[in-house]
Amino acid sequence: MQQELQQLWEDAEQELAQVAEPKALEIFRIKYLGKKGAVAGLFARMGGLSAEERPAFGQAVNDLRARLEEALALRKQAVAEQSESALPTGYDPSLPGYKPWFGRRHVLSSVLQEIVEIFRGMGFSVAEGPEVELDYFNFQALNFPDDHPSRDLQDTFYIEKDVLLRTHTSPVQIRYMEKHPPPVRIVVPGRVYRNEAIDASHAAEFHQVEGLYVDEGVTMGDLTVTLRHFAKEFFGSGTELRFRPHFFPFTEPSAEADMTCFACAGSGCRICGNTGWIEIMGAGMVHPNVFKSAGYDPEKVTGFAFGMGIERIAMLRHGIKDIRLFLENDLRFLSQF
Ligand code: 2U9
Repeated sequence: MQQELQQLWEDAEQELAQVAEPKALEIFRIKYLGKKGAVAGLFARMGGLSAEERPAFGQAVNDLRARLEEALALRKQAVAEQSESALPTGYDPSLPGYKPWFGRRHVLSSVLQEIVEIFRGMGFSVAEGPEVELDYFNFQALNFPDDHPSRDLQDTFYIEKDVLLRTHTSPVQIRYMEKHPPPVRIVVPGRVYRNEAIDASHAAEFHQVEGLYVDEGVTMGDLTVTLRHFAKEFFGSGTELRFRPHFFPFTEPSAEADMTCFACAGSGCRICGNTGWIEIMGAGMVHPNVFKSAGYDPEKVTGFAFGMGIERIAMLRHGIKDIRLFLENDLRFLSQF
């Protein structure tokens, strides 16, 4: 008899260890402790025992019931704790997940890349150089006279007497020509610095792409055909260019290039100030003095150069009204491009 009770306890204990949810706990309770359960069945057998056997048997079944009740209570607690930690309150597994956030190229980088790709298609390669420059490469070698107004503290950031933040990317072309014999066909993108009063169209740091093409027999005709091809590729095939005479120390002759207004196609509107034309870049034939500084013979080679501000081009392309937006890194602005 004792053995039977022991066996029942062991079976129950094993079964209870497998129970992991409230429903199964209730099934266990009914099976062992319910009105028609195993314990009730044992009590029912008391009537068939002798008067001497009865007290000991009754005591044993009572003990068994107490142990089962205690084990069941402990298991109930464990199951409750487990389900609480697995399902934190307020967790809804059916909600959609967070969308991963993707970065993107800065609008200036993509405009710059597009410009460079068009010139690459015409056989130009990319050259770069330092932003901290010597006065020699930034001014002297480019035929700026010693008293040129660009050299003023008001216009140039100086680090020391002859060391400055480059005001254009042109020093890179001098450095390049010093190292490479002609022919040269390069575009030079980069950041430049000018000591400007800042407003919606002036920043103290901005970006340029300049270009240089040097060989025997390069002409103004090569300049115009190259820049016209660029304008049509970048702004659309209907775009025309006109060249107005201008002055730069490093080119002679020099010109500024205007394109037909993309908003009114030349008839005149607010964007082009009723002229039908929008200024987009400067250009010219490289000055003989500049070739001499770089070690090229101006009797043997000629070349054209051009320069454009990337912010200005990006503002025209995207209708951006304030140059300061490019540096503020406000995602509400940047994520539109
Ligand atoms: C060498 C020789 C000539 C580069 C040139 C321009 C014309 C020009 C401006 C455009 C708008 C600067 O960003 S901006 O303010 N640039 O108009 N730049 S020709 O001429 C060179 C460069 C290097 C050795």
